[in-house]
Amino acid sequence: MNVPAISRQIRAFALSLGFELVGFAPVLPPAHALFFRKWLEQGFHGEMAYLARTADARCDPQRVLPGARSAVVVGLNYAPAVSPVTEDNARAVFARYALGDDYHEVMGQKLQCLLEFIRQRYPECRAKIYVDAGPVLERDLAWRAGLGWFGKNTMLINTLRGSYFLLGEILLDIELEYDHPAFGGCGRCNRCIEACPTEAIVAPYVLDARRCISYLTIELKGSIPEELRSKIGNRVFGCDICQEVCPFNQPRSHSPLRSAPTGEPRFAPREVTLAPKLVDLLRMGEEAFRAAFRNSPVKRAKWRGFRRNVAVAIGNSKEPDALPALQQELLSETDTVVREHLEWAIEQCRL
Ligand code: B12
Ligand code: SF4
Ligand code: SF4
Repeated sequence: MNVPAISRQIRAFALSLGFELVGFAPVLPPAHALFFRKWLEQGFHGEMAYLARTADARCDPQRVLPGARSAVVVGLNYAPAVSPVTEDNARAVFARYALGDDYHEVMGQKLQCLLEFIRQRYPECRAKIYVDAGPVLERDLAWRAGLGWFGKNTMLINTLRGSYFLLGEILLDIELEYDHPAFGGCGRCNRCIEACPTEAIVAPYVLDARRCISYLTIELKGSIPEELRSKIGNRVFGCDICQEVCPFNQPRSHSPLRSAPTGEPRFAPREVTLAPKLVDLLRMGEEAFRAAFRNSPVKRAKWRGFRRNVAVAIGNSKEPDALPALQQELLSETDTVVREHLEWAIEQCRL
């Protein structure tokens, strides 16, 4: 087998599937495994117990695919053509990655096609496809494959493209021609640390997930700590603030690819995710929520978690006009967590 030629073919095919970033890395213990272990020790993962449970596998890819030799790592741009951010605090902001269809499915299907292409050349090869959910330190692997370097906001940043891209990978027991780890850095910039409304970036490269709006609105199942609620603003699902302020995400004439809109049609924003009225989201029943967010990342929050988030955002709007809707929803709400957030929002709107 001609490894360099096959590696070139795989890269070309992955690019043709729409992955803007493609790299190959040898499968080795992650270079930053100790950072990850220390992060867990400090409890920064909060209620994401699955990260601690799978820590040994994350730090040793041989446990994930015994005999693994190579990883094909891909990045898919999700930057929308229009910013979802609105200053109108009666309207909601969704994180960019959640405006359209679920990336797990979109990227999973593309990676499946890529694996079939590889199997035409190596019919016997063993492989595992992962997008986000597998026991893999994806940023470490992507760094090694040359896709980007670590920003102080902890995002993997590509100097030419910025950080609005998602990661996925195929682990394989075959050899490929490897890329060099990415090289780059933030220099003296600290914009993300200063801009984070909840002070979740507790030191450069270290994020306390328990304070991060992304964690609070997506991963946390219970009550959002009261002292953090007012800092969430009108973000109802995820947060991009530490990316929005990053110079590497600002389009420049010498770097037109930075934040260039995605070419993936399934990532196109749905009407319901582009600055919808908070009150309309609150009035959405469970069936309507399921229909609106079918195949969307937002379904991860579940209806109750989403209502909790919307209640917080309405409270932050301090809009007395929202009181009738809040009071009406409170009458029929049975979930204690949602009820408590509705009551908090009512208090805020009465102030
Ligand atoms: C848990 C998790 C979260 C948690 C914790 C995030 C975090 N920063 O740790 C929460 C829920 C908060 C979260 C939020 C988001 N997430 Co998330 N998340 C994950 C997940 C599942 C695991 C990450 C993890 O292991 N964290 C623990 C830390 C310690 O590890 P790490 O993030 O890999 O960081 C590495 C480096 O920072 C490095 N390191 C640590 N210290 C130091 C110090 C120095 C000096 C250096 C050089 C390096 C270094 O070592 C670490 C180990 O590899 C990954 C998918 C995966 N399987 O890896 C997605 C992933 C990281 N998330 C992703 C995304 C898109 C997001 C959000 C943008 C979503 C949103 N808009 O709301 C935000 C961004 C918040 C942020 N600033 O990170 C993408 C990131 C893509 C990219 N370009 O970086 C991933 C890769 C999912 C994917 N498949 O695309 N996420
Ligand atoms: S995603 Fe938002 S809350 Fe989380 S670290 Fe970035 S700016 Fe802070
Ligand atoms: S905002 Fe500045 S410090 Fe933060 S990741 Fe971007 S370049 Fe690095």
